[in-house]
Amino acid sequence: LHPKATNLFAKHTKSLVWGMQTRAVQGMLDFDYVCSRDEPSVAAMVYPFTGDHKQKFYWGHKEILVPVYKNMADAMKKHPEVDVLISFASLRSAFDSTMETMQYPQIHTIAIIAEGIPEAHTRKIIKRADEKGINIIGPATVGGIKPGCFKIGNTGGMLDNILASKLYRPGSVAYVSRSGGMSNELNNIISRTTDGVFEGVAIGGDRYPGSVFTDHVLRYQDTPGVKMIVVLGEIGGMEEYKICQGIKEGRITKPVVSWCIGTCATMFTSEVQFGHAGACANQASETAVAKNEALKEAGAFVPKSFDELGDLIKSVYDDLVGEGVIVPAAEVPPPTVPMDYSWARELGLIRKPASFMTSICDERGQELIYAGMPITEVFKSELGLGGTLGLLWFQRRLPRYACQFIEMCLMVTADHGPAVSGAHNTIVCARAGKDLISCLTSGLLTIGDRFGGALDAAAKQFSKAFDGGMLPMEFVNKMKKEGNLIMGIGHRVKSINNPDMRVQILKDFVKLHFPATQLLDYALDVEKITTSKKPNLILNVDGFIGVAFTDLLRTCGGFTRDEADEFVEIGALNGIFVLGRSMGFIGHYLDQKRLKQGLYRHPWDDISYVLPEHMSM
Ligand code: Q5B
Repeated sequence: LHPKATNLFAKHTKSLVWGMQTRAVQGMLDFDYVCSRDEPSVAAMVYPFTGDHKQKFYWGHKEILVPVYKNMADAMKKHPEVDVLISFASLRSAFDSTMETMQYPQIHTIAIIAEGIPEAHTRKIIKRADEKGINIIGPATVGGIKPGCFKIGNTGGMLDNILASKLYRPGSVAYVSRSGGMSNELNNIISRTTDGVFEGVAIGGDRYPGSVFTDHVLRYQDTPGVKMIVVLGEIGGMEEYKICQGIKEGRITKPVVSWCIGTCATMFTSEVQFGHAGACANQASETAVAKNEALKEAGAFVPKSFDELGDLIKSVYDDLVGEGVIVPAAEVPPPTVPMDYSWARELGLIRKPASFMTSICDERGQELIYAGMPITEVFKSELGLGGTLGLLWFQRRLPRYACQFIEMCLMVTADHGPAVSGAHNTIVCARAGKDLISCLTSGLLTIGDRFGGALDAAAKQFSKAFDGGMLPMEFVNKMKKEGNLIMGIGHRVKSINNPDMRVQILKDFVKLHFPATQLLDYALDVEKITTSKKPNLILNVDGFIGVAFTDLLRTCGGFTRDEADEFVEIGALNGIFVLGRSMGFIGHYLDQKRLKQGLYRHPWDDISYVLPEHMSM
């Protein structure tokens, strides 16, 4: 058997971290920084699931890059200074990766964080570690900490905890516990009752931990900086008796303050399994009560209860100070580590004006929210496409008839054949070999005043005339006089002789369901005048949706008049045509591709070339 190192961590210790645990690595680096280490303690990371690359971390205020290797062999070769491995491998891969690590003689300490490693595997790891002289901390542990020198992974918690427990510089008290959580409590107790922690290790809660209490207590005994030792044992196992033996035999001479947790087990009538796998007394001598008695009898300082542990630590420490064994060092404030932005924000310490504001959708929580309504509720309430549009465009849960009307608008505007400007452009674009989005947008960019984009302008023109008390005839004459077309009036192919059934369908619905249709009625009166002049000057599909939607916004009860006007002002109504017709444009694109149509070239005989006569100079 190889002898094992007794000094596991120093100010220059370099480690490899196995696993993509970026938060833990940042925590280690922040710890290093407040300890005033010259260099980060993490030399590199090993992660077999990506290629070699570099990860960005903070070193104080600066950003640094830490290499990540796919192969452990490469990491070891490139970083011969590394002698500690922190393994965040899962319980499935921890065995293989630990066995592999032990092939490299540069490694003297391995911390294994994973819980649930089969005991048979752990025992093989322990056997190999003993053969090779390697210290194992864990499995099933947070690790350990040596103030001023090194921190294993997440030990000690967040930086504010580390600062509060003064773990950035060494004290005189070393401890060993099983539990990682309780080691945090020990950091706290020891920092408040003494000059602080010299080193602390949580060996882990498994029945067969890679190192045991005595391994560490004996190391502490042989470490000059350690002046007293705290052992926090627990129910289950016989390890604490080895400490008793060490004290009795004079191998352990430094004061040991000890307490075994789990004394309440005696209050139960049956056997109790505590949280850790090894925390169960299989015989009387494994109970916490028996072990506390044995420790006391051996000469350890044992409180009456856990509550008194801190007081007892303090009294032993004070005696050592009184005897001059401990000379508390002067406090030196640690360097400041900038707080992470996200954490500072969570604590409410900082604020920053957002670059973006949004009020319709929130995807950050567990469930997507549309205008305050969780997506499950949207489906449960069967809001459909119309209701969803109501939430996202108008931030309202619209009445059923309004949702139906929106869906009808989308359906009637979905397509109007290949000859209309937008579809034509989509088709030409598709035949030029372009992709779906290019073809769709080429069609959409064609939408404007004359084609499909007259809804908002129609709503505004008719509203202005109607709200201003203008008679339909006055309105038509005024527009004519000013030389303006009435938006929403006129169609290339539809007329009173060839009525637009889309408009008829919408009209029937609106007349049946809308509470009021004042603007629509006004527009229909205008239509009577324009069609008397020319039969194609009908209230077209754009015009109909424009005025009927305005009636809806004004009278459905969900909007103030100002809100209704604002939606028209900002162009919501043209959005209906754009959305509806997108269905048709995509259809035309797919159709052209399916029909394998080649490049379109407009025939010459359909173009009138009207160039100026050749002019000689
Ligand atoms: N006159 C739509 O014009 C069209 C007049 C008017 C007063 C009017 C024209 C127009 C306003 C915009 C509008 C939406 C360009 C149309 C749509 C979707 C579609 C398309 C589809 C689909 C048609 C002839 C005579 C002239 C004009 C007068 C015309 N419009 N007077 N107010 N609005 N409308 N756009 O047939 O005296 O002879 O000089 O701009 O609402 O896009 O299916 O195709 O689903 O895809 O070319 O339904 O009406 O008529 O311009 O030759 O005019 O009527 O002043 O009078 P036309 P023009 P005069 S729906």
